[in-house]
Amino acid sequence: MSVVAGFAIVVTEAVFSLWKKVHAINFGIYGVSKAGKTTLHHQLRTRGEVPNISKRTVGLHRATRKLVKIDGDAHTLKTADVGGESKYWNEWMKDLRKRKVKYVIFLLDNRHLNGNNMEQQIAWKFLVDLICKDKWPGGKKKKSNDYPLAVGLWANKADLWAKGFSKDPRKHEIFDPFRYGMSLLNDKGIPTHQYIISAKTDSEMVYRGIMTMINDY
Ligand SMILES: Nc1nc2c(ncn2[C@@H]2O[C@H](COP(=O)(O)OP(=O)(O)OP(=O)(O)O)[C@@H](O)[C@H]2O)c(=O)[nH]1
Ligand SMILES: [Mg+2]
Repeated sequence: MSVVAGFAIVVTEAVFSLWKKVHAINFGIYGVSKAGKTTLHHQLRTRGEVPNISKRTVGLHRATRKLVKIDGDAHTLKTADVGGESKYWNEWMKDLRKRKVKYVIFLLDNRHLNGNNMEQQIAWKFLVDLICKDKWPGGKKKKSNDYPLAVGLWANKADLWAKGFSKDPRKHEIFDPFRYGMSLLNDKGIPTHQYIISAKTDSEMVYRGIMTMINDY
């Protein structure tokens, strides 16, 4: 390789890595109240042990940039914290639509595993319907860039329920009630990414999950 060609490659790589840091990718993080969305936002901002969040998020917050770096790879994301109570689900729609979110993360926890709490399944159905429909509420037809590139189903609070689980996370029973919705998204051409995290205690898992979504989907 000539010196000129080598120099051109180095410059191109430097420009590309700068572009990845400057250009922000829109992520939408949704999920029911107390699933850990605000905790996940803290983790994306601060990287490390995050405080216990005791306040519920009200409405939709302004989207802010977060730099995610792992294994020499760096990307900038934009996310907006939003409340998880059902009165705020319409705000999820506004966020998804306005920012043309490219990657959705539906954050869940283990509350449904004892069998008598359905709120996460209801929220998941709401979100899957919203994403799969050809029209936005109000009737405007969606364009191709109104659909996300991928939807992550991230099971949070692994420190509480996933101890000792070392198999493929996709096979964990925590995802079972959500599989029908995943197949609807897949039929629509939208891949799904099942992943297990602890937003409060494990920053590396969080960062790795974000990179996987960006690089593999
Ligand atoms: N053990 C454990 N607790 C967590 C984890 N992530 C979040 N929590 C706790 O779960 C509770 C709810 O977390 P939030 O981040 O406030 O949940 P949210 O989804 O933002 O809730 P809303 O704002 O009401 O929508 C807090 O007490 C967190 O400390 C985790 O990975 N492990
Ligand atoms: Mg919150």
